[in-house]
Amino acid sequence: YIPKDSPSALDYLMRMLKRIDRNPQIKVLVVDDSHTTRSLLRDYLRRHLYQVLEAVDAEEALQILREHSDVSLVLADYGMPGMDGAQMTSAIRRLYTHTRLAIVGISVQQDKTMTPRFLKAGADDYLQKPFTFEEFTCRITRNIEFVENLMTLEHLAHADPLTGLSNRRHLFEQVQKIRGAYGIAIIDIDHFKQINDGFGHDVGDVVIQHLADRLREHFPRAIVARFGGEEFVVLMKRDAAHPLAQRLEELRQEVEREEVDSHKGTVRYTISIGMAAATAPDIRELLRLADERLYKAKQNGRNRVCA
Ligand code: GH3
Ligand code: MG
Ligand code: MG
Ligand code: MG
Repeated sequence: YIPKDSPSALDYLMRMLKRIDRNPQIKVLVVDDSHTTRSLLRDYLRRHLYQVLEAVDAEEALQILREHSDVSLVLADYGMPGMDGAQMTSAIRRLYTHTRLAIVGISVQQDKTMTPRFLKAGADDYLQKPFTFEEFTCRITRNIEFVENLMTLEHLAHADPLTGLSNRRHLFEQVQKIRGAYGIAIIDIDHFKQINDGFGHDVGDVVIQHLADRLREHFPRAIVARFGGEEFVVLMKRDAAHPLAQRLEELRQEVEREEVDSHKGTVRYTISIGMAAATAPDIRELLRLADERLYKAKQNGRNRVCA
């Protein structure tokens, strides 16, 4: 389907093709108590390659959002039994930011207060019925693109490009959210300059990626960040069954055993680790302590955990 008499029909088609290529399953949640409206929007959206979820009221909508973490857009009818569309919008916004999903309010009411009501509640846009499908398409496309752009920006701001791990900025952001007892470790590759000098900088990068992958495997539920060049930080809530010190020792041993393949031959490397744990979360103090112990691990001969 290409909107007729649209000056940018080709443009539109290109965008559709790009979308199929990238993600054929952008999820849209239609919330409307009217069966007729739901099926009309559903059929139209499906023709435009969206995956459509449906809810008859706010309660069901919130349930669906809990179950589907990747809904990009919510279409919110105003008049519904229970919460109205604007109240539902507020409820959704308490849980999901504009970076996570867009909300577009829809209503038949010829009421001038409807637009600000939706927008103040946290909607990104508003459509008044009756609308043409062309307007509908333009608005949902634009709002979905907006969410996607925000997600891209957020990803670029948080991720380290070489390893895909959190960067330093994201680590400190995440730290604010941690509550209760936790442990922190700084992991540094031993004599990394020799790897760079002996094998080249590109092989050094492969070694950094190798360690990043091991960290991801060993600490799937922890915050793992690349703190600097060949220095990483693991931040983990206390786990009595499998304490951080023991996990770090397992990591150290695995790295010592492994061989990394590169175009310049096999590389072996070791890591030194400084660790600190606390009940009162003062992250900077804890980092300082972990760093002190890393220094000690280096002085005591490297390839060891100092806790
Ligand atoms: P030590 O055992 O005392 O840690 O010795 P080291 O050689 O590892 O010392 P240091 O930590 O000072 O060296 C870090 C080196 O890492 C210096 C820098 O050139 C290199 N480096 C920093 N970032 C990158 C990167 O992204 N890629 C590569 N290949 N090298 C990097
Ligand atoms: Mg209704
Ligand atoms: Mg080093
Ligand atoms: Mg270092």
